[in-house]
Amino acid sequence: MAFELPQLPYAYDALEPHIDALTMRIHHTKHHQGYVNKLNRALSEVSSPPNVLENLIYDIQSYNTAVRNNAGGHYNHTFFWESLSPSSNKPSGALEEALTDQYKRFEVFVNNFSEQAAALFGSGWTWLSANKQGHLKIINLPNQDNPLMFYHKEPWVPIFGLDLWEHAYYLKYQNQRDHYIKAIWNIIDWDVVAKRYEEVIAG
Ligand code: MN3
Repeated sequence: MAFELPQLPYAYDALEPHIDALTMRIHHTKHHQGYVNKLNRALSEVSSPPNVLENLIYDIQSYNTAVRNNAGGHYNHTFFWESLSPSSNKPSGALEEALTDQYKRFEVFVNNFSEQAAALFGSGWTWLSANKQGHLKIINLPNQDNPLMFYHKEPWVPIFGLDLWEHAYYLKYQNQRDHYIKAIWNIIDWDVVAKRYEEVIAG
């Protein structure tokens, strides 16, 4: 068995002007493909590795750094592509209620998430996560780590993640990472995020 690069659910230029087509193409065909290739290589040295990516992420503590970085890279990018859409919308249902409960107004949540993303040092991701009780938490993690990797200690499940590696934005935004963080709010598929939230609270 080998992991494969998934197709994007939209064209490379679909997220223009917020994320440019060249960034999307390189990010998908070079960076994401690179994680997939290196993951397959790293797993070829592991006896009977799981063939479900999510199981690998949950049990990541059992594997070496090459598996951790590249399984994280494959999982996180697949998750990221699925979270974006050229026709953005607003949070709905139980997720909207939870956001209102914890942050009062959507704009307050956006500011909190953006501030935390701006504060991330080096390469990593900012995650919106939920637990079974329905609480939300914004978590910064370095490299290609993901809240699921720490689930056994702290049961937070990611429902949205923002890639803050320079390769995600540098061609268009250069040093202005804050502009990229601002642009992302125009292309989040909140239907996908709300569905993930409902799955977490359903257990
Ligand atoms: Mn990336």
